Amino acid sequence: MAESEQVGGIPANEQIADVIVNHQHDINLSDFAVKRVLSVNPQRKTIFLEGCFKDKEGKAVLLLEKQAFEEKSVAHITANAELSKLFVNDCYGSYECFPEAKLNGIKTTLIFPATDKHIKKFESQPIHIIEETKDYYKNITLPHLTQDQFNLQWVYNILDGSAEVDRVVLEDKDPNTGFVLLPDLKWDGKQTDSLYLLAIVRPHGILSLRDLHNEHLPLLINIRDKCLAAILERYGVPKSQLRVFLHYQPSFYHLHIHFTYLQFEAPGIHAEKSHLLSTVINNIQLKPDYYQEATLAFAVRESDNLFTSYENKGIVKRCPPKEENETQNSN
Ligand code: M7G
Repeated sequence: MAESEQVGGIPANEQIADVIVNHQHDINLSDFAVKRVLSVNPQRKTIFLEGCFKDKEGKAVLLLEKQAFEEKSVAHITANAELSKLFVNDCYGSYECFPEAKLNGIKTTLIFPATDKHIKKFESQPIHIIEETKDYYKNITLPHLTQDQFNLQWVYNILDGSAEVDRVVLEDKDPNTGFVLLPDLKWDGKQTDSLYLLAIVRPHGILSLRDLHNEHLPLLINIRDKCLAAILERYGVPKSQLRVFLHYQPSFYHLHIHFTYLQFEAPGIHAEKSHLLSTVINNIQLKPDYYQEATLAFAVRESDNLFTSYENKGIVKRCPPKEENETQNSN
């Protein structure tokens, strides 16, 4: 079912209103009951949980991420810390440190009510690469998108100024070449070491990279030039230290461009998912319909219905269940 349609018989707009009401007034994390761990990433120091709230209908997804140290507050750690010794060997000591001072909190994202598609997005899963030809796009990916995609209400709220208004860094109201630039949900908007901004285009109906052609060049160039200038002015980060890219496939099919600090290994920057804006512009300048003609590779999780659409056509095969794998390996 398309998430942009209805869930539980409630029109999408009303569901969103309900989410906002819940988020603003009602949410207390101590009422959150963990149902299962969706995934853990020790390197990123994240844990993603599925759960629910006491006395509330609906599933919830809770994303917890330990934050980077802030240089300015590091003195608080040493000032009143209790050290618990793990081991000492010669001049090398290993300890766990329990600082008394209140340090930076845990970055917490809550999706409530969460759909099954949200839960699948954060679940640890085998991933596959699909080489999407223009015919696969037309016959498999596009029909899938019209059936099953995330609700875009949060995008429309930003564009019409009804959400995250105080976070907007730059706005261009031109209906064809305009955009809104603001911090991504994943960024606290403060530490430039993890800078992550999004430029969301004003025109509706450009689903993704696949739709881009020469008529969109003024839009892409306008975003590139104005956003790079705004980021330099606001955060002091020059364009040579920014990674400016689009995702393919994105999670949300309303065109948007990611701006991250180059030295920050943001999620989704790998070769199978990200396309530098400079390359995209250049490809279209060389061949106006490049993205309609090209074979584009993308990564997809087995739990994603898009994977199933490709699997049903015999283009990709699911991994055997773990036990089978282990048996095969031990043979
Ligand atoms: P994407 O390329 O569609 O997919 O990026 P990805 O999630 O696989 O990267 C969408 C981007 O929008 C992501 O970087 C999200 O963190 C960000 N994002 C998602 N939501 C629901 C919001 C939101 O409500 N506000 C803001 N500011 N960013 C969001």
